[in-house]
Amino acid sequence: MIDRATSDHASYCRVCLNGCAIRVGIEDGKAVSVTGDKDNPVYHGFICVKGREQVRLLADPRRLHHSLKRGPDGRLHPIPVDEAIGEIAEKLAAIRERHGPRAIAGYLGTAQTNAAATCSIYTAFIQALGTPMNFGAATIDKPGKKIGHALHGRWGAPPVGYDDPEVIMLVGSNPLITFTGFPYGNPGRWLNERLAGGTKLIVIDPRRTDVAKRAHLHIQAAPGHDAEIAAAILNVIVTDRLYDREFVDSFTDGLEALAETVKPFTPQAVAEMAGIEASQIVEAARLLSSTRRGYINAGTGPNMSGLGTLIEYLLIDIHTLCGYWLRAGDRVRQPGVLAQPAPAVAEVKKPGRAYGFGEKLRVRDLAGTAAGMPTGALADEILTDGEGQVRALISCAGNPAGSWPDQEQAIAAMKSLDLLVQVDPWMSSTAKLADYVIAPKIWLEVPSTTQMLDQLTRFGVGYGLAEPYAQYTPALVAPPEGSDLIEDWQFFYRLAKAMGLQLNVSTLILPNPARAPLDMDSEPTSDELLEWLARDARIPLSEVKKHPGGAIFPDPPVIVQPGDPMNEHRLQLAVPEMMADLTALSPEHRRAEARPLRLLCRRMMHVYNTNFIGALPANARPYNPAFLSPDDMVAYDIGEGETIEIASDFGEIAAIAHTDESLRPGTVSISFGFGQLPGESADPQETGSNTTRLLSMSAIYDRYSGQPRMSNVPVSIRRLAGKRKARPEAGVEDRPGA
Ligand SMILES: Nc1nc2c(c(=O)[nH]1)N[C@H]1C(S)=C(S)[C@@H](COP(=O)(O)OP(=O)(O)OC[C@H]3O[C@@H](n4cnc5c(=O)[nH]c(N)nc54)[C@H](O)[C@@H]3O)O[C@H]1N2
Ligand SMILES: Nc1nc2c(c(=O)[nH]1)N[C@H]1C(S)=C(S)[C@@H](COP(=O)(O)OP(=O)(O)OC[C@H]3O[C@@H](n4cnc5c(=O)[nH]c(N)nc54)[C@H](O)[C@@H]3O)O[C@H]1N2
Ligand code: SF4
Ligand SMILES: [Mo]
Repeated sequence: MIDRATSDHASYCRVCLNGCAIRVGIEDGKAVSVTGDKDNPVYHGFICVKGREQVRLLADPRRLHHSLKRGPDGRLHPIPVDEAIGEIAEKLAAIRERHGPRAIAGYLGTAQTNAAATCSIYTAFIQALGTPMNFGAATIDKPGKKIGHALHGRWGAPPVGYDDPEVIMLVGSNPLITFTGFPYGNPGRWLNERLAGGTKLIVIDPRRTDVAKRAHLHIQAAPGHDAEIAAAILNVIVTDRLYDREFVDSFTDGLEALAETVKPFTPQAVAEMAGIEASQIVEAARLLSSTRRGYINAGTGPNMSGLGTLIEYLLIDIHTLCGYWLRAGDRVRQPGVLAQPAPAVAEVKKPGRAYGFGEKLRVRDLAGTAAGMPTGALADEILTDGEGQVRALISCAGNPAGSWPDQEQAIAAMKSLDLLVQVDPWMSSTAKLADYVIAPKIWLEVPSTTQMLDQLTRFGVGYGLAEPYAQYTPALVAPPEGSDLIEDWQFFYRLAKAMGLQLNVSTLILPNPARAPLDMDSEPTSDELLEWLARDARIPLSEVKKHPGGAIFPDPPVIVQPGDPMNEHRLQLAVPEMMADLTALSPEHRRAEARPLRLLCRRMMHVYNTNFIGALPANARPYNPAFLSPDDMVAYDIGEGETIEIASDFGEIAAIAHTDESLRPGTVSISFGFGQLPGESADPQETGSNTTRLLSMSAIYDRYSGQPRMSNVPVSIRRLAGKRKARPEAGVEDRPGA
C-alpha cells in the first residue's frame, strides 16, 4: 500500500451564503474531505450535507471542464475559453453598434456570492458597456425589503438585529434550513443560546417548521395574510399605546394616518380571515413591544405572495414603532471587517429613491427599483419587438430557464435571443439553451474573502454575521486535469479588454462604493484583486490573512454618534401608496379565490436552488416531494409516494405526494429548483417537478418590483392513475447541519 499523505488546510465553504469555516483534507492536489472547523469562534464546527458533498461535486464528471459553443449542427462543442471570449466580444460589439447598448442585458444570479470578486467585476463590465439593463435574482426574491425600506426612510445607524435581541419574529422564513433570519454561523446553537437567555421567538408560518416548534408563539396562519396580520399587530400597538413614544415622537411622521388605516384590521377580523386566534395577534403585539431590543425577518413566503413591498413596509413600521434601532452611544456589534465601518449616526437619513426611477421598461409600467431592475419584466423585454428590444443576454451564476417564474416564457425568451452567454460550471437548463457556455473554476479552486458577508450584513436584518468576523482562503486545489477553466471575474475582465472597455471597479459595499480604474494592460491575479477590493477595509486584509482559520475583529469599536438636532428628515409610517394598498385588503374588499389549495415555497437542506440538481447526494431523493397535510392526503385519497397533478391557472405539473404533519391543511409545500427542460424527462420520480411552470410573470405581481406571485399560489390537485411505490425515506432533506 502506498502511504498517501493527507494535508489539512483551513478554508471556508462557498456552496451557500453561510460561509462555514472548514478544514479541507488534500491528497495529491485533490480535496478528499471537508469537515467543520471545530476551533472556529463563530461556526464551532458547523457544516451541512452540501458542504461535505463538495468533495464529490468538485470531481463530478458532469461538471463542465471546457467552455462550449453552439455549432452549425445546433449542438454545443468545446471551445478554448479565450477564443470564446474573442468571439463573444465581436458579437456584442456588433449588437451594440446596430441596436445600442440597451439591446444587451446582464443577469447576475445567486451563485455570485460564491466568489468575492464576481459581483464587482461583472457590475463594472455592465457599466462600461453602457447598458441600463442590469438584472439579478434579487427582484424575484425579496425586493420588497429594499423598496419598503426606501419608502419608510432609513435610520442612520444599524438596527439592533442580531445584537442580543430579546424578541425575534420570523415571518415565513426558516433559518435552521436556509440560513436566512438568524446570523450566519451555527443557527441551531445560536437559537439555543438566545432561548436560554430568555429571548422570545414568534413564528408566522403555515408550516410548523423546526424553528416554529421551538417558538413561544407559532401563528400557523393560512398563507397570504401577512399584510393583514402585520396591520392588526400595528393596530394593537398603536391603540394600546405600546410603542416607543420618545423615538416615534422625535423621528417619525404619519402615526395618525397609520392608526386610521389599520383601524379595520382588528385582531378579530384578521384572525377570522387567516384562520387563527385573535389572542395570538394581541400576544405578538405585546411581546414585540415589550422591549426595544428585537428584530423581525420576513422570508420568501410572504415576499412571494404578490404583496412583498407592502408586507415589508408594514413590518418595518412595527420595527420602528418598537424602536429596534441603535441609539447614540450604542456600540455597533458588527461594523464590517473587510468593508469600511458601517455608518452610525442617530438620525434619519435623507430619503432615497424606492421605485419607478431610472430606465423605464416597456411592460407593466415598471422601472428601476431600490432592489435593482425588475427581473419579472426581462423575458417580456426580450420577447417584445420594437425599439429597445433586448437581443443579447449575458447570464452568470443564475439560471433563468430553471429559476424564473413561468419556465415556458423563460425558454421562449432564451431561444429568441441573438446571443445567449451562460457562465455556469454545470449543464444547467439555461446552459443547454445558450450560444456560448463559459465554464468557471469554483469553490476550493478559487481564492476568496468573506467580504461578501459584510455586504450581506448591510442588506437588511436577517442576513450576515452577528460578529465582526472575517476569513481569507487561498485557492486550495487545482481544477480538474485537462480542463480549461477561468474564474467568473476573469471572464468579465477579459471580455471588457477584448471590447476595448475600461473597467472602473467599486467594492459595492456601502458607505463608499466609489469606483476606481482597474489596470487593463496587465491582468491582476485573483489575490491582487482581492487586496484591491479590500482597500477601504476596516481591518487590512493582510491582518485577516494572519488568521487562516478566520477570526473576530472587534477593535477598534464603532460607536453610534449623536445626530444633528437640526436634521428634519423623518421616518415615514404611512406613505400614501402603502396605505392605499393596505386599505384595498381590508375585510370588506377581500375577494375569494378559486382553487382549493395554496402552493407554498419551501427549501430543503441538501438542495441549493437549481444548483447541481442532477448530481444530488446518493442518499437523497432525486425529486422534490409535494408535501401535503395528513388531512389532505385523506381528503384527496392520495397514498404516500403516489403521483399527483398540481394545476394552477397557468399550468400543471406531475409530482410525488408525501405526507407532512407539520403543514396546515389546504396547503401544498414543495421546493423549487427541480425538473428539467420540457420534453427531457416526464418522470417526476426521476428528476422532480418544476414549480415555475405553475407561475405567471404578468397575472398577479407586486406593482413596485414587478415580482410575480410565487407562493400562496392557488392550485388544485388530483391523484393520477397508477400507484407508485415511494422511494425509501431519504435521510438528508430537512435535517439541519451538524
Ligand atoms: N438549504 C438551502 N438553503 C437556502 C436555499 C436553498 O435552496 N437550500 N436557498 C437560498 C435562497 S436563494 C433564499 S431566497 C433563502 C430563502 O429562505 P427562506 O425564506 O427561509 O425560504 P423557504 O424555506 O423557501 O420559505 C420559508 C417559509 O415560508 C413559508 N411560507 C410560504 N408562503 C407563506 C406565506 O404566504 N406566509 C407566511 N407567513 N409564510 C409562508 C413556508 O412554509 C416556509 O417555511 O434560502 C437560501 N438558503
Ligand atoms: N417557483 C419558484 N421560483 C423561484 C423561487 C421559488 O421559491 N419558487 N425562488 C426565487 C429565488 S429566492 C431566487 S434567489 C431565484 C434564484 O435564481 P437564480 O439565481 O437565477 O438561480 P440559481 O438556481 O440560484 O442559479 C445558480 C446557477 O449558477 C450556477 N453556479 C453555481 N456555482 C457557480 C459559480 O461559482 N459560478 C457561476 N458562474 N455559476 C455558478 C448553477 O449551476 C446554476 O445554474 O429563483 C427564484 N425562483
Ligand atoms: S451551510 Fe452548508 S453549504 Fe452553506 S456554507 Fe455551510 S457547509 Fe457550506
Ligand atoms: Mo433567493
